[in-house]
Amino acid sequence: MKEEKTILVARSSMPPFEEYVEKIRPLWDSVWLTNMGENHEALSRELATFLKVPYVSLFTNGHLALELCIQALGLQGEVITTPFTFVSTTQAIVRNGLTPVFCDIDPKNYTIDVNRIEDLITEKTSAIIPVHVYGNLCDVDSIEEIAKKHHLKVIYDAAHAFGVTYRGKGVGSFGDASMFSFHATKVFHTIEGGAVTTDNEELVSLLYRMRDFGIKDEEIVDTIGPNAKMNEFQAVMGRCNLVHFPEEIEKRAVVWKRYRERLSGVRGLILCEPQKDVEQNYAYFPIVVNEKQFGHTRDEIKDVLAMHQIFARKYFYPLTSQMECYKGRFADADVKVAAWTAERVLTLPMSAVLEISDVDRICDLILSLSDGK
Ligand code: T4K
Repeated sequence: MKEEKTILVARSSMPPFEEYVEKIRPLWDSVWLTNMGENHEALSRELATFLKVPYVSLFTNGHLALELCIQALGLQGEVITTPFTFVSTTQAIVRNGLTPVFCDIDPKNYTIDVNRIEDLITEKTSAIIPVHVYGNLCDVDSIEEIAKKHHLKVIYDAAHAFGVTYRGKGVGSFGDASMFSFHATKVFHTIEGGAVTTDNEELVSLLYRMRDFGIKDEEIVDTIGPNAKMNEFQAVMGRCNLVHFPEEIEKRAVVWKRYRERLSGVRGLILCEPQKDVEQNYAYFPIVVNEKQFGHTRDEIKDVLAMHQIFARKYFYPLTSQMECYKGRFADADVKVAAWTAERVLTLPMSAVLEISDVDRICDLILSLSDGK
């Protein structure tokens, strides 16, 4: 039997090897490898321009960026968030000693259901941490209104949303701050890495120290923090990838369009629709399988693809509220839409290097299971 090509859910985009080598070569002379080096500083400036935000603070990964942002903003008590996310979002809240209060999601784009937030606010609530899941924009206007009315902070988990804009504004310009992940699997990466964007200069200065053990100068340590600095090799990877980002998006858009041509209108398959006024980044291609209409379950589709060496993933199942480490710890959440979606979602392979023939092979396999349009 002919061996089939393995296709994974994501695949890191690499800059041309020579471009990376040329940019890391000076490091052998300077021997300045980390601790806010030249490339670190250059990347944060370049990203601020690219993301259309006043300040970008870089971190060794997105998770620590979020954890430290929560700490720096001094959140206390309860934080309203969604359980339909990567476990990092909830872990960052809990590791700061806060209580996550789980809000349901919008069935159209899987971001926080803004109509359910106010019911969850108590006198202990200090913030909302919504997630621009798959790069889908949260209802930032309603969230801003609610936050203002109740004096709450807002930190967006924008791990998936690099490059997204809303009415021309960078996605990182909403709320008090936003966290981005630059992990190898993301549309833009620095191998591992992450950032916080904000317009709050005080927050920037606190984060600067916090990610470096709280060190202010050689003799003064005025805040508590871990080591969460981005090193020069990561920063150079980011500088190289940023140059190629427009091509990355163009290639992803082609893949995304092909998936939609092949899968939209299929009974029982729910796709994310493009959002009004949003320039998207084609980060993920989730499908939600209504098994009663489609005739097969999400797991059956996943298994059939896997038999052909195609490894789709259940991003995000289980809900973070259901994870072993949280069992019995927090109040039972009424998150019916999130629970229904998590049982049925499958994230299909998506990357800039996925060939159209591969997309067709994936779609052919899925459609071969369909009960018809
Ligand atoms: N908030 C949200 C909403 C997030 O999704 C994430 C991360 C975070 C916060 C935290 O940000 P970071 O601290 O990670 O910066 C992956 C990523 O590790 C994780 O960054 C990401 N979300 C999550 C959704 O996906 P895994 O455990 O599923 O990754 P893994 O190792 O199974 O890789 C998936 C596929 O990616 C592989 O099948 C092949 C490809 N891949 C992977 C690696 C590691 C590559 O092509 N190159 C690579 O180097 O978590």
